[in-house]
Amino acid sequence: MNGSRCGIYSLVAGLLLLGGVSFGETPEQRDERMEWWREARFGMFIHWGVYAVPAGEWNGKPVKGIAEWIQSKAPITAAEYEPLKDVFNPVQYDAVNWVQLAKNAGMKYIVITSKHHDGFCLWDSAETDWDIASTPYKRDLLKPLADACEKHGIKLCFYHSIMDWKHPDYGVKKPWRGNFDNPEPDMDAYTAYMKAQLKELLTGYGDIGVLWFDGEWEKAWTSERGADLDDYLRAIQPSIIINNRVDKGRKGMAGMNKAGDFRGDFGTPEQEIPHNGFPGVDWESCMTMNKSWGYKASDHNWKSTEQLIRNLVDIASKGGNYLLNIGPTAEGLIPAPSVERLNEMGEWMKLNGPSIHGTSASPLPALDWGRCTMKKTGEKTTLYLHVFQWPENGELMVPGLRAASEALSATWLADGSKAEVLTGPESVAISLPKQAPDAIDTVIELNISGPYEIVHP
Ligand code: FHN
Repeated sequence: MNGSRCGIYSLVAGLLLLGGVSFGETPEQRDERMEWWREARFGMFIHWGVYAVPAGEWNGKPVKGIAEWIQSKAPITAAEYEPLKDVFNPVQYDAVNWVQLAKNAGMKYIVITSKHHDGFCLWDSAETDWDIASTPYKRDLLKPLADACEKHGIKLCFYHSIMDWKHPDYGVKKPWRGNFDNPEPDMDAYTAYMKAQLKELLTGYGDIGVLWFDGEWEKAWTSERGADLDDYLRAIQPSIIINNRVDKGRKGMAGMNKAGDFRGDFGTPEQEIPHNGFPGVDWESCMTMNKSWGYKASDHNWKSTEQLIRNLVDIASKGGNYLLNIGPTAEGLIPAPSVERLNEMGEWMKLNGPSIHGTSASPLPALDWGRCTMKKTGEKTTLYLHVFQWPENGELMVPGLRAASEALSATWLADGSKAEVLTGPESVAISLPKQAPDAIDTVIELNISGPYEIVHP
C-alpha cells in the first residue's frame, strides 16, 4: 500500500473511532446522545477569567498574542499574577442577558471556561482558594448562567483546561512562573484534583451538555489518563458529550484525530474550517470574533457579520458545528462589537434558521455560488440553497441534481414565497430576480418529494 493511501486509511480509521465506540456504546445509543448537539449546529464560546483585568496589557504596554495567555506572553510570575483576583469584580455581569443574546443569535448551547490554563475557577470550589470566592465579587459565576440556560432552553457546557499553570502538582512547570514550591509534581494528585473539581461541575449545575477539554497537548497528560477521565465523567453523567481534547488523538489545530483508539465524541478544528466535511464523524470549528479568546482591549480585528454568517453556513454545509467566541470584560460586559454582530446574526437566523438547525452536510458537488445544507424527513428531501454570489444570468444552476420536475418545488425561505424551478433532462435551476433579496446569503428552500439522483463530476 503506498504511503498516501496508507495515510488515508489510517486517518479514516482514526476518524471512525472518534465516536465513543471505544467505550462500548452502540451506534444507536451514540446517535441518541449526540442528537441535540447535531441539531444545534451553532453555539457560544465564552472565555472569561481574571485575565480580563489586564485585557492584553501589562505594565502599560500591550502584550502580543491572545489575552488569556498573558501570563506566558508578558511573562508574569505567579506572585505578580495572583493579585488580579483582588480586583476581579464583574458587578455588571448579567447571565440572563448573556443567555438571551446567545438564544436570539440562534445559538443552542453555551460553552464557558470553568477553568482556563491559569487555573482560576469561576465557581467556589472546595478544592482551591484560587477561585471566584477569593475575589471582591465572591459569588459563583456559573450558577446564574446555569439557571438562565435552564430557563431559556439553552444547553450549558463547560470548557475545562487540563494544563494548569497554578497547581503545584501539574507536571509541567513554566519558567516564567517563578520558583515554585514543588520540585516533584505529582500528576496522580493533580488528576485527583481535576476529577474532584469536574465532579463539582457535573453535580452542581444540572445536566451539562458538553465537557470541552483543552490543554491536553503537554507530555504530562497521557492517553491512559484521558481514557480514565473519560470513563470517570461518563459514569457521573452518562449523557454528557466530551470533545476529543480529553485524550491525545488530536492532530494540531486541524482538530481531528489521528489513527488509533482515542476518546472524544467530536473533532475540534480551531480558528479554521475544514475544506471538506468528514462523513460519519462529528466535528465543531471553534473561532474567535476578533483574534483573541479572552477580552483584549486593543484587539479591534472584528470579523464582519457577513463573514460570521457565511462561516456558520460553510460549516453547516460540511456537517459541522460553529462554536463562536465572546470574551467578556472584567466588569462582566460583552464587548459592544460582539453584541452588535450577534444581534445581526440573529436577524438573519430569525428568517433562515431552518436552513441551519437540524441540517446535515450538502450532497451536491462543490458550488461556485454558495453553499447547500440538507434535511431529510421520510421520503422528502429539502436542499437549502445558500446564495452568496448572485448569478447575473437570472438562473441559479443546481449542479448534479437530477429529478422529475413534478417532484420539485421551491420557496424563498425568508418570506415563504414561491420560487420558480426550471428543469431540463440534465439540469435543475431556479429562476432569479435581478437583485439578491439578502446580499449576505439568500436562501432558497428546494423540496424534492420523489426519487432523485446526484451526479458528481
Ligand atoms: O490555549 C488555548 C487558548 O487559550 C484557547 O482556549 C483556545 C480555544 O479553545 N484553545 C487553546 C489554543 O489551542
